[in-house]
Amino acid sequence: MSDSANTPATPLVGIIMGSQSDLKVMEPAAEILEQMGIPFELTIVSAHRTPHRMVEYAENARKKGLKVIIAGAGGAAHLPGMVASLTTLPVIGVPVRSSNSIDGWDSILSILQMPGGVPVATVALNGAQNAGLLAAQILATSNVAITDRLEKYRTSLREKVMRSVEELRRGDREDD
Ligand code: RP5
Repeated sequence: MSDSANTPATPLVGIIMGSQSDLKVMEPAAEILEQMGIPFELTIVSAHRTPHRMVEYAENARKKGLKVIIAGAGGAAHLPGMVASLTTLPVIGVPVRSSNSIDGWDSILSILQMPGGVPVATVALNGAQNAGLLAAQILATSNVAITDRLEKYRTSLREKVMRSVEELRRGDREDD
């Protein structure tokens, strides 16, 4: 076996979050990327507590091979927008309902209301699963294998709903 067979693949997606306390909310993004066979890295980068690390991460992201960044933060959630201002890679923002968030709206609006010229694709509050899927869909525009996995994923969603439809239909019959 050659050495390259043992070399971990270069991450294509960077998942970053403002605090360790965001991890539980952000994990579904990692799970989706795993499911889609997409190599990723996951780390903590705080816009307020480690601003220089944030600048370094964003400025090096493209050079090290990342294609998409998923950034989650809560409260005064500046991480996604600031990272987006430092790179032209697509940035997907995940508003986190954190301990310092009033009701989630602070995180949502901090990430959503970007000025013209510096977009962040904002998903729902705690919507890391969709962030992972959106990253996969971006990569799928130039990758047939990921497209196939996304198609299968959609099929599984459809089948799940249809199973529920069938269960309900049977239940209705039993009540008759
Ligand atoms: C934000 O503050 C983080 O993204 C996190 O959601 C929130 C609370 O952080 P901790 O005080 O739990 O570290 O910057």
